[in-house]
Amino acid sequence: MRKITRRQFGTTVAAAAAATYAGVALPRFAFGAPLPSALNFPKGFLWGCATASYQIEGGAADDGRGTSVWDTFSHTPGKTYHGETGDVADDSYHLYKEDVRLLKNLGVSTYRMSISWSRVFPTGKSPVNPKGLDYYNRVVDELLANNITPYITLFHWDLPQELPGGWQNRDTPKAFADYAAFIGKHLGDRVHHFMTTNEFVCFTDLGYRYGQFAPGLKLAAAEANQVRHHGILAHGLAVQAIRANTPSGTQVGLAENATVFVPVIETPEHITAAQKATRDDNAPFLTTLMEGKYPDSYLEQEGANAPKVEPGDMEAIGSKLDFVGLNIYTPQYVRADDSKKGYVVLPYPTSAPHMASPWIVLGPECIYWSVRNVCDLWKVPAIYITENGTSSDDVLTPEGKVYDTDRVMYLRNHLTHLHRATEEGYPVKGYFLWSLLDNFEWADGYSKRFGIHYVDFKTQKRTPKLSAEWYRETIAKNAVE
Ligand code: PNW
Repeated sequence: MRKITRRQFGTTVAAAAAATYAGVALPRFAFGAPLPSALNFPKGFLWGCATASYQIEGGAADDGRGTSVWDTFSHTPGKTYHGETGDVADDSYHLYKEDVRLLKNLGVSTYRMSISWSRVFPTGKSPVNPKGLDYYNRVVDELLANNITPYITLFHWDLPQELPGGWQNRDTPKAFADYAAFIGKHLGDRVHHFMTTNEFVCFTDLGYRYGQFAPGLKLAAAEANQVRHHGILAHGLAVQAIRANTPSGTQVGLAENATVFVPVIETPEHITAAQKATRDDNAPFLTTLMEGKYPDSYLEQEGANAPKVEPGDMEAIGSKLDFVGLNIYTPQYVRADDSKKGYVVLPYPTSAPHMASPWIVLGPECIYWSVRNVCDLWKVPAIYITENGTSSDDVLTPEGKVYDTDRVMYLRNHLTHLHRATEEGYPVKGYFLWSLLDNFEWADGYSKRFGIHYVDFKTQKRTPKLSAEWYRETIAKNAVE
């Protein structure tokens, strides 16, 4: 049994007990709760910010960068909000030193960034574009010169357009492994943490089944399942490629938005229900990676549409990981029942509070349950929260301030519940806030701002929001207050 040493709500056991309901910690500022002491995070806990290449870099035509599927998609009428594109975005391609300064001012120890595959390999394969690699060398060196540890995502959706058939083609995972090997060889002397892919469901299902993201296809189930398979195969081959091309000790993982199931009541039956739902719902992705095989229930459910698997695929896909990264935004509630599955996923109440993006429904306990479900199911050695944050209808005042109190509320609540996971001994090593800057929010274009720095997209001026100030305090104290 895990030793529970929770002491969130004051110094006495009695006080702690008073601030829980059905074993669930209440928000620490709940009405009537005892005056809280600071929630201290473990010594050495890593604080960071996260971004992604296509969302911040711009410089789309600079120095030989090749086209990605997101260039094509965003330039196709009707695909993004007001037809907005990442052509310029935050112009971080030119302003990266300023962005590292922002990180430095926050006091973060880590930064999660992604590499644009088509900047380094314009067609997705050899020949390399040396100027593309140069850019990432410069960014990495600038981070290290400022004592900030880079965590690199190899693929955050900007697939080179020239790769024939994209993720439908079995050659694409192989091309990805070659690209991963190259990055490992050239950055692995200075970068020791890699994430292969970001959020399978977004670049497979949303791109190839539902058409909401690049490349905007609506394939039938069998083809779409094959795309999913190629996605996880790419991950597995890249894990092997990075390990083979970097010094030993290099840490490899991924960033995944596994659906987070929260038990409606914190009792053993509902907790088990949440675990079962986590395993089933993430069957085509995280579950298969963790178990090295597709769950029987998934294969049965997909029947003739199940993916075609070749010899060696599952060994690669099941490669042991050094850490699992979780991107956490919103919960799904679940309860135990008498059905064959043993649970039912509950519909979200129509009056549920949500943030500026309607899909971000507020339920901060999800961050605790994401860690607990994944660790209890698969005993992973280390967890990072690779994304957590929210959009907000930010307004820049004439005095140049942004009072994003709703973002601060969202972050404080999530970190309060993440703290519970650390107190209970789950191996949470670090937290990356999404995002450093307002940026290109995919199909929502620039209409949704996720940054803790406000960006004026006409002038590229960055302004710290209240949340940046709050995050700086949190990092300095290694505690949520
Ligand atoms: C993540 N949904 O994407 C991505 O990793 C980021 O690039 C993105 O900017 C961030 O979250 C905020 O959206 C998601 O609709 C996009 O459920 C959409 C969804 C989930 C995650």
